[in-house]
Amino acid sequence: MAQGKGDIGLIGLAVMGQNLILNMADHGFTVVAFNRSVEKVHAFLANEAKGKSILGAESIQDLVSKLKSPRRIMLLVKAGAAVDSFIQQLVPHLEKGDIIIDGGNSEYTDSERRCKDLQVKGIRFVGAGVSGGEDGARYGPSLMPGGNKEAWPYIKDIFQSIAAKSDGQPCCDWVGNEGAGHFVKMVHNGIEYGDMQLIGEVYHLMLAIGINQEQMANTFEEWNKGELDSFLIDITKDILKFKDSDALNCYYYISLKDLNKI
Ligand code: NBP
Repeated sequence: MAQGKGDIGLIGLAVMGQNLILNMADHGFTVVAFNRSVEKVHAFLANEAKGKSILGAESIQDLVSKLKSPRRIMLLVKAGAAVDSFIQQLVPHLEKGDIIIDGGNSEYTDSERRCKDLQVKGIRFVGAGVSGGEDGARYGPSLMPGGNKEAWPYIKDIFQSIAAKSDGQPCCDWVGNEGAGHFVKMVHNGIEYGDMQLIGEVYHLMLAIGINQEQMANTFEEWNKGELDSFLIDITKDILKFKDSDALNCYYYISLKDLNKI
């Protein structure tokens, strides 16, 4: 179905990459998909991506050749060495003004370094925090792009189209230079982990003074109607309402699962 050149390339066909590609395609963009293990490209094209504006690439060179200029290439791979490896493989095939976006959970200091190194080569680097896990990637993540600001006019439309909306406004704007996007994502996660710690301590205190699971769930439900209204308070209520013979393990299991979505 996809014809012509791609608007953006995306490398990394795990949970985040696949869902972000489907989200971009739903918003009218043509995406070129690539993955280190190329069989995942074939499987994605034959299944989830079938009939959508999604092209596959067999190699880095193939990916680059299928993109409009300036080329926009987003990485959603394991943070660390995999990001440096793909940047190294991409650079010889890119031209001045092309854009590399790292959407993984990279250390902001790595993004600072990558932004500086690529600027010397004329490549625009963006380190973008992506939040919301699998569902967010598919239906609207919060996006925190930062890095080389010259890239922003070329990615703004895609990013703000696919982002979650709050009161009609996209949950995405340019956050600053170099590693700013990943710094903001780190602070964002820090706040969320602080929230989880507070919820854990409240649970512990309630348990210690003899409040039962149902009473706890009702309290969290009440809190969720006021100032504390949030995803974490809401799922805590759901977890506490869940009937299980081993409720403590159940709470722990679901918390870890949800932590991975942040
Ligand atoms: P993963 O973090 O599990 O990474 C899987 C991808 O990385 C695959 O494409 C894999 O290729 C590739 N990869 C690995 Br692993 N090692 C590689 C290497 N040495 N060289 C090249 N490619 C390599 O995927 P994810 O859970 O979709 O997350 C992607 C990024 O988004 C991560 O940085 C993650 O921290 C971040 N994030 C995740 C979530 C979430 O809810 N999962 C939320 C927000 C942010 P292969 O298929 O060939 O093995």
